[in-house]
Amino acid sequence: MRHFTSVHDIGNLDVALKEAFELKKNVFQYDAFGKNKTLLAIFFDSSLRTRLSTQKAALNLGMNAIVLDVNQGAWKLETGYGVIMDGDKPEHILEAIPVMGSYCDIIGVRSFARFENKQDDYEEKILNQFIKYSGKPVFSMEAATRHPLQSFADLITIEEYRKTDRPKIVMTWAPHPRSLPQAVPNSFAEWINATDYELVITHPKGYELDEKFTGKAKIEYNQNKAFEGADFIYAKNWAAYTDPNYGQILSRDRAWTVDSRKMALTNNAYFMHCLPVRRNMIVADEVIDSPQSIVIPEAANRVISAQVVLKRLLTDNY
Ligand code: AN0
Ligand code: CP
Repeated sequence: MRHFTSVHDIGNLDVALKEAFELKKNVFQYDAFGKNKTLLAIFFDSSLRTRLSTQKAALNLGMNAIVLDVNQGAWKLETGYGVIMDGDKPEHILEAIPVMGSYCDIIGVRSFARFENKQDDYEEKILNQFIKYSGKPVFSMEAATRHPLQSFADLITIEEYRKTDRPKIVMTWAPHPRSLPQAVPNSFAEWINATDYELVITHPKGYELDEKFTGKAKIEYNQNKAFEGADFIYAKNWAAYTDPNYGQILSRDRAWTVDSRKMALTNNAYFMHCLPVRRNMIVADEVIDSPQSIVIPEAANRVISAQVVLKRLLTDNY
């Protein structure tokens, strides 16, 4: 694996999952693997889980880890080509990226959709510049359109908790006061579609995602109907994808909040969310505090997904 930006880079999913469970038995079994190798984790956007789990994964492999918050202490970076740089940004990403590449062996990048230009977001302009100009293996720590380390951890978690061969997984939109990217839902759909599990996506009209990611999933606009018989409820907010509403909030309807009345429609489903989650907007306290909530083990699996990915990047590049 040269880079890791989507499910397409991971190869056979069963093999990757086996590797994850093998690693989970003893996370230190490859602690000499990353000796003298340095991870650089670059954040253009905030993070708790990705920041910590990715560093922990690197340390478990014996790597060194350095972290840069671009917006706190680094020079503000210009990303446009041909711009006359007479504004507030003293450095161009075209110099910054190869410089950063020269200080490390593997680069992780977090750069969310900006919602300024749909094409720039969906072409993954920032992530692809790192791939093009850093000279180093690059992995996504949530880019504009996908969050593959999250989805991989989500799938590991589903494997650990599923009680049937072909669980019904329901991804539901839920309300949020701010415009959030489509990366998490896009990526989750893409990974679940790579399995043979049943995927139903439910959201208010107008919140349709790019079909490139939702693929064969069933779209059900009636949330109650979608929840019937579900084995997993995966909640997430996202802003509108379709034109002319790209990046906008079309609904704040708290009737979509996942509460115990809705969970009662399911097959005693587990509740999942990538976190951070806004309680009583996305999910009612009674659900996230219930024994069916697996958000903490889901977050814990972020170390495992990151460690599989870092190990593969080290194996195939060095
Ligand atoms: C981000 C998002 O929705 O993409 C990160 C989730 C992992 N969430 C927020 O900004 C609240
Ligand atoms: N789930 C996730 O990626 O969380 P952070 O934004 O805190 O990294």
